[in-house]
Amino acid sequence: MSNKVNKLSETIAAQASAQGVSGISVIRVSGDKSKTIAKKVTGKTLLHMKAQHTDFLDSDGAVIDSVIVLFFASPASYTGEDVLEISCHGSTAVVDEILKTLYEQGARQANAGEFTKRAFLNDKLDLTQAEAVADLVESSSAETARAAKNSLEGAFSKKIFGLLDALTELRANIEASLDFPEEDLEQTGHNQQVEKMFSQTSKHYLSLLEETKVACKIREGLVVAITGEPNVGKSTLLNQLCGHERAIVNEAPGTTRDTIEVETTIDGYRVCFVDTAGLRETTNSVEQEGIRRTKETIKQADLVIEVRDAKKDNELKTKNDQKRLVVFNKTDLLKTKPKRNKANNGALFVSALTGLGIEGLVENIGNRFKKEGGVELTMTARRRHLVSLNESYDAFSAAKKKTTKNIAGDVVAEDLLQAQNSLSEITGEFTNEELLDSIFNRFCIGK
Ligand SMILES: Nc1nc2c(ncn2[C@@H]2O[C@H](COP(=O)(O)OP(=O)(O)OP(=O)(O)O)[C@@H](O)[C@H]2O)c(=O)[nH]1
Ligand SMILES: [Mg+2]
Repeated sequence: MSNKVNKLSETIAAQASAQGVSGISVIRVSGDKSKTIAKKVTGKTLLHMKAQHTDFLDSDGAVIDSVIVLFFASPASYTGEDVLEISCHGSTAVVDEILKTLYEQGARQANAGEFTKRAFLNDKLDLTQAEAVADLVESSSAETARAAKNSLEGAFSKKIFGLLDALTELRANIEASLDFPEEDLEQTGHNQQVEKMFSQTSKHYLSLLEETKVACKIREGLVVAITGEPNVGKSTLLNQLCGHERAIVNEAPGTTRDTIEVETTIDGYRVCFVDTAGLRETTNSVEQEGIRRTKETIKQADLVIEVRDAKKDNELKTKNDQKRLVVFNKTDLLKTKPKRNKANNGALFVSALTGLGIEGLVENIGNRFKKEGGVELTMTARRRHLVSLNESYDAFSAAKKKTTKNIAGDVVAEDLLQAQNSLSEITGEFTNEELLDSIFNRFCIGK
C-alpha cells in the first residue's frame, strides 16, 4: 500500500454521453494539451467556463460540425486538469470524426473510468466519491440515485473521516500518556477519559457498520429463495414473479431438480429470485443433489419464501421473521378465503396460477429494501468498504480490549494505527494500482 499512485500525464478524449444516435453528444478532453487542441480545432482561444458557439474543424481546416465548446481551466474542472467539453450533433459519424481529429491533434482515447480516476488522483474526489459517480450513473431507483448523490457529495467519506479523527485523538491521548506512571494517570482522570473515548468511538463504529451493511445490500440487491415441499407451486410462483415461463411447471412432484435464478427489479431495486428443488426424503441421487443445492441457497439467501399448499396445510401457524416469509399458495382452490391473523403471523395468501395476492407479495419484498434493518438509506456502499470497515473495527476492538487489560500503551497505539489504515483504504488515502484498476475498469469509457 502506498499514498496515491502515479498521476497520469497524457491528454485523453472520449465521448461522455451515451453511444448511438441522439439529439446532442458530448465529447470530453482532459489534460495539458486541452487548450492547444481547443485552439487548433476551433481557431479560437477559449476562456474558463465561457461557452462558445463555433465550428469544429478537422486537421485540414474543414468544418465537421457546428458545436458548443466549454473550457475549464485547471484546477477548476471535473478532473482537476484543463478540460474541454464539446457538445456536437448526436450523429455517430460526427462523433467519430471529432474524436479522430482530437486524436490527430495529440489526445489519446481515454480508458474506462479514466476521467474519474484523474479526478481522484488530483484530489478532486476521494475513492468513495469516485465510486459514487458509478453508482449514480447505474442507479435504477430514485432512492438509490439520491443515496449515490449523497455519497458523491461526501456523506460516506465524512463519516469515515469522523471515525478517523476520533481514532487520531484516541491514539494521541494514549501516546501522550506513555511517559507517565500509572498512578498519575489514574489520579488525573486520564484513564476514565480514554475509556469514555473508546466507548463513544465503539458506538460510532457500530452504527456506521450497520448503515454500510444496509447500503451495501441495497446496492447488490436481495437474493430471494423460493422454497417448500414438492408440488406446492414454487416454479409457478417464480414464473408469476418474473413475468415469463422461466421454470418448468408440472403436476408431478419433484419437477425442479436444479436451482433456477432470475434477476429482476422491484421499485428499481435489484432482486434475484431463486427457484429450488422441493424438499423431501428421496433416494434419487439427482434429486438429492438438488435438495443439497436448495439447502445451500437457503443459507445464502437474504429472504426465504416458504411456499405451502393452502389446500393441504390446514395448520396456518407460521413464524415469519426478517429472513423468512410464509406464502400459502393455491388459494384459488379454497372455498373460503383465509384471513391474515395473529396465528399466521403475517403470512401471505396467493394463487401463483391466477396471480391473486402476487401484488401484495411483491410489495412485501419491496418494503424490505426500504425498512432494511430500520436504517434509512443515506449513502451507497460497496463490499470492499464493508470489509475494510470490519477490519478496522476488529483492530479497534483489539485495542479496546488491551486497554482494559492494562497492556502497554504502545501496543494499543499500534492497533489503533492499524484501524486507521484500514479506514484510509476506504477513502483511498492508502491505496494501490490493482485496487484502483479494479474500481475504475468497471466504469464506462468517457466517465
Ligand atoms: N390451482 C392451482 N394450482 C397451482 C397453483 N400453483 C401451482 N399450481 C399447480 O401445481 C402443480 C405444481 O406446480 P409447480 O410450480 O411445478 O410446483 P413446484 O413447487 O415447483 O414443484 P417441484 O418443482 O416438483 O418441487 C402444477 O400442476 C401447477 O399448475 C395455484 O396457485 N393454484
Ligand atoms: Mg418446481
